[in-house]
Amino acid sequence: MSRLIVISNRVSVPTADQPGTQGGLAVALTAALREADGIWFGWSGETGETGDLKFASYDGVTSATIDLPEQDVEEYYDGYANRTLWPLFHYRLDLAEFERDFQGGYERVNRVFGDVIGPHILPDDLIWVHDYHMIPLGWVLRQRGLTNRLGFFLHIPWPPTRLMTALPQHRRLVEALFAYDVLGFQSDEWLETFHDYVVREMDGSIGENGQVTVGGRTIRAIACPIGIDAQEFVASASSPSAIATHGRMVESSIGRSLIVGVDRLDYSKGLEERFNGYRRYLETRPDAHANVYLLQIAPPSRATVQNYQDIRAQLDALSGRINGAFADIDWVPLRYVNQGFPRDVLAGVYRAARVGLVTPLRDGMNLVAKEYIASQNPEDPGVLILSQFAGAASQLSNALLVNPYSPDDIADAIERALAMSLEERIARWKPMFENVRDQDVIWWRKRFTNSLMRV
Ligand code: GDG
Repeated sequence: MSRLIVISNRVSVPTADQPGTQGGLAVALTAALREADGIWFGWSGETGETGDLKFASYDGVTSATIDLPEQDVEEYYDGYANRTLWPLFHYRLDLAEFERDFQGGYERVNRVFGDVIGPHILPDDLIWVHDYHMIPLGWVLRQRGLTNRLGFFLHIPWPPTRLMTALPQHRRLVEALFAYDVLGFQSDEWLETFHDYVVREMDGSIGENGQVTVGGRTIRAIACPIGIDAQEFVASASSPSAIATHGRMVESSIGRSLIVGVDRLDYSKGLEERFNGYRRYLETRPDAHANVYLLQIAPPSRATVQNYQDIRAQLDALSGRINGAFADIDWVPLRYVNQGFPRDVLAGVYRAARVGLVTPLRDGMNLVAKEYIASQNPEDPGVLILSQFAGAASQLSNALLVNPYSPDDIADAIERALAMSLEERIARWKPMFENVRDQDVIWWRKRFTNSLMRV
């Protein structure tokens, strides 16, 4: 059996003293690597001289990391990854910054990764590179003479061609993808927009079975939606800590229905629009006051980037205004919490919530939607309200799908969710649960690696 080598920007394996506040990638990959005898390479998250790889093992997962000099972090991570590609790929051309230094730093760090990881690769290893931070890495490894099977998975959306072409040297970036043998996207929609770019901008062609050909080189591009560790989530939803949390939530809500949102604090998650939708609900349904409350958990992320400081300040102000306008002496409509919680606590919160409110403006997939579904009590499940612009919407089509830009849509969906009969709740939840259970993280990993092994 070939070893599996995973390479991504960060290697944030959970540890005993750091109960998961990791992003979706970490949550998914830890489970995947534990199954295959893998090594996970990436940046340590520390600044310093690059130096040698540091190897560590925890809970069945081996990791190997390097530090990066401050300038690299600024240009590659804060810069090109988070200030150029992230906003652009999430349709936010207005927030994207195009700096030559960012691109230079990005390419430099990818070369460094190729240099330090290359010597640790065995001829038969399957190499699986993750996400927008590492697009050129496959090309770099090929330059170093590697002939291994190389796969790349994009966790975020692929933008429409006309947005993509606003990126200086966009073609150089996309050409690098052709060093891989297999490309994975979260949904058919992102795969189609990739096809569109290839046809329009590269004079390429799309063949049978996911084949994509440009200038004589043929690779495979597939839709391969990421899943969650569903079994673990189902188990953690009935763990002692989840049950205690559930009790705490029910007690503190005194008969009120809980609506929950859980997101990294990021402008792509549509938090401002969600708060405005909730405000619309409160404005237009005064008789519903004091029967509901919204708990929004939003651990801050990427706090060194100005746009993230801005969105945080806007949300602080908006949540204050909503509570100022609607709170009563014994009721607060919005509990807004900027901190992360252990996963089993989160599972208890999901289970106690009558409504899961997941309304990103754009999202590659969105794992929170799946975690909410996995955590429900089968006899009395809650209702998922989901953005039509999340990759998850195509798999979770029995959710109440909303346009996250429309406060009226969100307000209507909240009303409908709270009034929904038990029968309808079960009928909607069940097929979604089956999807989350069957197309879980192991299914995802196998689908991708099987495709890679066939190369
Ligand atoms: C990227 C793509 C794609 C959040 N708060 C806490 C906490 N979390 C966990 C959630 C979930 C994960 O973080 C977030 O995953 P998402 O998928 O929702 O979003 P991104 O971080 O933007 O992830 C996304 C994903 O990659 C995977 O491919 O789905 O589209 O943007 O698992 O539970 N976990 C804990 N406490 C918290 O307070 N323990």
